[in-house]
Amino acid sequence: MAEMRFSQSVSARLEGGVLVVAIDNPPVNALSAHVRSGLIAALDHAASAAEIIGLVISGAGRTFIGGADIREFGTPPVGPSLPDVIDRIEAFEKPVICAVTGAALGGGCEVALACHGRIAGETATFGLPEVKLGIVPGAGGTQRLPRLIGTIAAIDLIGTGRAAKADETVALGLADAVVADPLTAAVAAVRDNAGRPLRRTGGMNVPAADSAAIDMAATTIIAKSRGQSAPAEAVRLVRAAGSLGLEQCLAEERATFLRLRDSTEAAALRHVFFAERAAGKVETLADVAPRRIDTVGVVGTGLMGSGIAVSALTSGYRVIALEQTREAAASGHERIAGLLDKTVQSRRLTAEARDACLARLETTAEAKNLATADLVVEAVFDDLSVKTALFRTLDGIVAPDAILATNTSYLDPDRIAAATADPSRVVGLHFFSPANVMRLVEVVDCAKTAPDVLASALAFVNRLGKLAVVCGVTEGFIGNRIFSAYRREAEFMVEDGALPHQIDAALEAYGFPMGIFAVNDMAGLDIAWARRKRQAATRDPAERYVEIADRLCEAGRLGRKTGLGWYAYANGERTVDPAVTAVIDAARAKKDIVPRAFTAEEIMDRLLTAMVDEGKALLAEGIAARPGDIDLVMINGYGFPAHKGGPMFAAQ
Ligand code: 3H9
Repeated sequence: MAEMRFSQSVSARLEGGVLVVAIDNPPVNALSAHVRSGLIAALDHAASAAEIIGLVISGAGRTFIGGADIREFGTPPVGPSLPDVIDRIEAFEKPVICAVTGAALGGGCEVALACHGRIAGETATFGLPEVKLGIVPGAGGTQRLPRLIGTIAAIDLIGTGRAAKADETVALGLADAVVADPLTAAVAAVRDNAGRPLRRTGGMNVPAADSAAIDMAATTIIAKSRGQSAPAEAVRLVRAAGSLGLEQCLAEERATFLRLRDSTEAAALRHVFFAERAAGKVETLADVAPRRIDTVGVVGTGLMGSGIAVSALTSGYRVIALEQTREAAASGHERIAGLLDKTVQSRRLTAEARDACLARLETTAEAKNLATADLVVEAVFDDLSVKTALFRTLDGIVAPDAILATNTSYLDPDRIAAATADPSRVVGLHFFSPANVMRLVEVVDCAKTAPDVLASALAFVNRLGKLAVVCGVTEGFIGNRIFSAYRREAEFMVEDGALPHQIDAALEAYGFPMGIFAVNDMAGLDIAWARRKRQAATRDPAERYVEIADRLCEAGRLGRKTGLGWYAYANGERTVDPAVTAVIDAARAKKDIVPRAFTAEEIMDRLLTAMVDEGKALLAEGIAARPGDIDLVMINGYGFPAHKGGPMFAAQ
């Protein structure tokens, strides 16, 4: 049967009276204007052709429908609107069944919800991730989903924005079945339903649920949303579905969607979405093939090394972890196994998958056992002589095309590379702790890193499911350089009259999970203290230097681990300590500074300016390629609130 074309992206073929519609709008079948008009044209055709008994809606490629076309947000609307398409599907007089292969997200999930049946393939996932973009579903998702799966499950899915796999959606009542061949099953479902009363989701009642349980689900979501407004709005709309009529609720949903879509919060989260997709792309690597990596060596199994090992294991790599002694190797093995167990307990890994990970793990005290590693990541003590000695040793052990990566935070990776016979195989992989949890990795393109080594490092980080941001060599890379800049500014303000808890309160009110002084206490004050002592001899005496942190360290206040730092931690709880205030007062007096008051607004302005100025310097020096890369580092490594878009975005 010849193909029928309804628009540039929507075509169909007739299969025994069933119009099998395919949406083909690469890369993710987003619901662009021509997809919407194509669907309407297909429905029009099916309505008028007597031989057609119903429709199947499917997506070509790996995705069913990735949602509304985010690139259309902010441009003048072009009809037909998605709600119109969806209303038409639900009200259609002949059965419309969707065959879902891959992701049905956002508007794609809403199309599915409006169909009279949903057949999932094994790769299908369903989700309404709109809150992650600062919006709520705008085409009926908040109203139809609770009708199918109940208010509590809908609050969870819509409020978190998480995607559910095929099996879970069947258990929830979202999808009707999971099958190997959803297209064939959907065609059969159209035949089964033809001529029968159709199940229209909008006409169903929301199943009754315990109001205390609904309250609890709502509270959980709102507590996690840290100042972002979309999750609370989404919860409000889902709850209304149980009490008010469909039409009124759809109108309210649409109005909320349009209001949020035009908000700064949504613009910020869209910026983050596109920045993430741009981050791993390096123009000069477009035609460069990465080297093959199957076996990953990890040197050091402390907190960082074991986290990296777990991340590599759960991503399918074989891992050889090296320690200095057999005892240390044995406890490294225990640490890694312990982290894997925790992942099983939190249900992010099955027990079988953990066993498979352990079968791929070797821990050893023999450096020569790293001979088969395709990539070795070192996570040893951050000391130049330790790292250069290690790289010299590794140089003589691994294959000539194996890649050597350093996880240094502050050392110059070019100097580490220079210790090897072939610096072109050295790259920086700056993981954040805990490495099995934190998404960000700064991939450091060293002076001599070969293009295919950089490409391999990016491919490796991608396979770990992490976010790679490429940066050049500079002390502290992108993140720690900006962190140092705004810490300096925070300390200036403390010297000038603000107290640490006021600065932390301003940051936390802005959306940071924790203020900078509390973060420093958590990380420990001693590493930065050691660095300041190293730098003391070369520091410009004319440069403003705040001694308060040094005084705290000298008094043994090294942060949480000593129970005292910028704060006191009696019973583990952060409290303002008059002893710290006294140290601050003394430092001010020594410089004849008369303290003045700071507003939260001024504090945030100055901290943001410090971040942005340092960010601009990183761009000017070519260390960071794009402002968006800087934003991603700050959001994913330093707690900058995503819904503010990162410092560079916020400054616009
Ligand atoms: C919505 O639906 C609102 C409705 O409720 C109401 C409307 C009235 N639009 O991620 P990838 C691009 S809001 C435009 O690397 P993957 C992306 O930029 C939407 N473009 O692929 C990239 O472009 P490039 C709710 C999009 O295979 C390319 O596709 N939906 C969209 O790893 C590949 O992306 C979502 O939030 C889009 N919707 O993952 C889903 N999506 O190559 C967002 C992607 O130029 N999307 N692009 O850099 C995703 O989660 C993933 O893309 C997906 C595929 C899982 C689909």
